[in-house]
Amino acid sequence: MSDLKLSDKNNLQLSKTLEMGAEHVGEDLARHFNLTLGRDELGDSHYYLFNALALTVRDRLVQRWSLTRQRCAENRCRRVHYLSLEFLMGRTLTNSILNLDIEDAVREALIQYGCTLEEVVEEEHDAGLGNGGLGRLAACFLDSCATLELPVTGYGIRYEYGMFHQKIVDGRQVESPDHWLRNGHPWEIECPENIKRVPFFGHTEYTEDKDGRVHARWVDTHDVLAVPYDVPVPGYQNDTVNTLRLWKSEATDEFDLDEFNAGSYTDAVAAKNLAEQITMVLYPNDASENGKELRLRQQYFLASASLQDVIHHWVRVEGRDFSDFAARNGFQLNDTHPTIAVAELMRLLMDEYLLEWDEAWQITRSTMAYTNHTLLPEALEKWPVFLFRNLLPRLLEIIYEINARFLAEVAEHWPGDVNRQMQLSIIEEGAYPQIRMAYLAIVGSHSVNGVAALHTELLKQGLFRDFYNLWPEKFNNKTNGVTPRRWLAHCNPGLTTLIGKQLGEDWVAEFGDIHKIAPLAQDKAFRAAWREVKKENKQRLLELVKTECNVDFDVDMMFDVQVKRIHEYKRQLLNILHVIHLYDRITRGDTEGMQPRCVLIGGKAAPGYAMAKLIIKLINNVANVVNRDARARSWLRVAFIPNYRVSTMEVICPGTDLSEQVSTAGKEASGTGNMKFMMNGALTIGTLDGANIEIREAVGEENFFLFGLDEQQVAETRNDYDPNAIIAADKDFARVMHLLESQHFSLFEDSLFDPISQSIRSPHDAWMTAADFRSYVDCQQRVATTYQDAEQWSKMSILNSANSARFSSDRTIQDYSRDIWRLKPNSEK
Ligand code: 26Q
Repeated sequence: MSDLKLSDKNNLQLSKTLEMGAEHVGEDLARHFNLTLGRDELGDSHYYLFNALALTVRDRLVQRWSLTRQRCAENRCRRVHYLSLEFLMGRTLTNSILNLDIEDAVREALIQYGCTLEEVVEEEHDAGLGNGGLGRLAACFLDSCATLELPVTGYGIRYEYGMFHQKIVDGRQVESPDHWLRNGHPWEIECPENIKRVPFFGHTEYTEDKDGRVHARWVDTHDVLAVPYDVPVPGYQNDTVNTLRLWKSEATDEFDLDEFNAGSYTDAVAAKNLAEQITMVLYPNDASENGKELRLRQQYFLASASLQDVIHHWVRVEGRDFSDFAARNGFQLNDTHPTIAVAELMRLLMDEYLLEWDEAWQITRSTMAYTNHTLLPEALEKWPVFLFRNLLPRLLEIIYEINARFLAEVAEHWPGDVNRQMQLSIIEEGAYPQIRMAYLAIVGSHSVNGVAALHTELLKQGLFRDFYNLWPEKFNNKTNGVTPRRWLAHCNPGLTTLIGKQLGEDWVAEFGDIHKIAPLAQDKAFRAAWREVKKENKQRLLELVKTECNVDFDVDMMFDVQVKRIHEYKRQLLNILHVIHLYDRITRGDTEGMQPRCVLIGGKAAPGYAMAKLIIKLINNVANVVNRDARARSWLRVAFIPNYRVSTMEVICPGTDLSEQVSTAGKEASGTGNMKFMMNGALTIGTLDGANIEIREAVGEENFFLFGLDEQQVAETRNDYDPNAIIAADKDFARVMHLLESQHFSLFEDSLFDPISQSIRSPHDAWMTAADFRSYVDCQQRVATTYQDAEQWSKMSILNSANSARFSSDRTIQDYSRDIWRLKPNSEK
């Protein structure tokens, strides 16, 4: 740890560096417990102890935070602002302790309270400010940016309610609100001095200045306050602490004049609720939520507050000269969700800072960059024009102007091709005109990236083909990654220690070194030690499954796991069909060559997604039948883990033998769970989809269980797809369908699963589950046979971890930084 330095002017920092030893940590812990929180006994829970420890740790982060800010200000460095509607941070305590390297001191300090770090950690509620992959990716990226000392700030929303809590009642998902802030969030610091005003409604007025220039003014707006809450983001053992700035909406203290004049004082006060609603709840990833006005308010609220924040900072430091702005700032759009930022930046530069269109457009285009996360055309965001006309009238004008100028470019590139103009227009015309946000993002950015090699290729050849023809240089791939700090060092201490014994302590910082354990796959003693660690991790997972699902797993069986959002394209259904097939074999006495396994499935279904919810019900009903059948006990156990989230994945991925990545080829943009499992030594059974392809390439095809149609075959087969013929020709499959359709899993719930069997049998089944059944079942048998050779399995397991360096988000961020952001580490001048 280098010495902390103080700068001289206007510096109100503590002159003393907080010590990291057990004695000082212990003193601070006691001080926060007794004085800050006013407690003198432990009580029933460790809640106050958790908070006191969080504050003790936070103090040490805050000190480095301030130094990081100073260093960046002195360097006048180029910065990037990562705009995302989601940051799925999970818990912060252990991650901070790991990154500050104070675990031993903390453990020792806790002794006086008679409890362990593990107990205290459990008091922290996950920060569930995201749906799944996209939100967790943003969190992993922040970790990597801080670790690589890159000046990147996350901008997001401080939702009062995060991702809903899932309970399973009678086999069905029941949602309840996740009021994660109820007991406060010890990591955040409110910054009222940086409040912004975000306008809504109103209309545009035009005025001419004395030089005859016309200026637009957005007037009669109803403003909402954006209050920033900053969360520290520490790098791994490097003194850098970056910022995640989350905005909360609040009403202004001005009363609505109309209401007030009408004499309705109480109505005017009550109307304040509307403003505070904006940041109330995270939207689930749900087609039925598309087009909701409140969601658009959230998007604009985030975009406007964040851009104002960056611009105000610029003007404070550099004045109103924007000529260098684009060279020193970048914005990364996490999917189309914050894309209204393209139009908002134009508005701020033109209306507030009086730049001409061309100069503002030049700045906008060279600062914005867009990441796409989906190939499903139905998932591309569109907003009805009428919503904009009412809520964001000035932004609609700007979008129309962007579109007009863009279509002129299209006309030049494809002269006379009116059809092309219609296809590429940012405005989808018709009775119900809509704004295509992905098109606005592409037109308004200098970079468009997909999140895995296949995904980017499919964007270029499919969804965005014409844009690719127009601007091939904009398109690039950035394969996703996950942070090896949380997803290996923190969640798998056993493996971390084992690897550390071979490579030395530094391997976590130099994660690329993990490939050096590859030769140890040939070392019998190392394999035995590797298995021992896996067994301990399985024991920990088994205990979780017992508490959460009341199902008994057995460490000596294979742990076969699929955890992710429940969606048809991810094909949890294929997994459960295989479970039914195994059950059928067991009841027929056909267990030759079978490998005993425990199948674990988990994930949330969007509340309005009926089919996904029915799949959860089917999994639970199958689990019930299987787990109650004495014949199956030694062969098969099935559990559905409720309320799957970041902190449960931290227990699940280290204890997994087999990782299920079975999406229909061409549908999963990347996947990131696949990478977490791989790092922790699980083997993958998967299709040629998303990052699976690159995982297989990295680990070698002999160490990956591949099955199913590839993307091209899926496309070709679709035209004459006949699932009923496939089922009829396959005895095993026919028996599985018979069990499903004869109500074997819905005895007192007749016909419950008809929509599922119908979808499997439909020639229009977009996910083509039947097409891959046979190949999947055969592949699972190869998995079983391989697992029975423990030495062989261990070799393959070691090679999976050894080859996972490519899937560290450090590599991903280095790619973004080099190709899109062009950033230098904060430590370099
Ligand atoms: C849309 C409309 C209204 C409300 C919410 C939404 C919404 C919210 C979240 C739409 C999509 C999301 C999240 C998508 C997501 O998580 N995509 C995943 O991103 C990962 C990171 O790139 C990829 O690895 C996954 O393949 C991709 O599915």
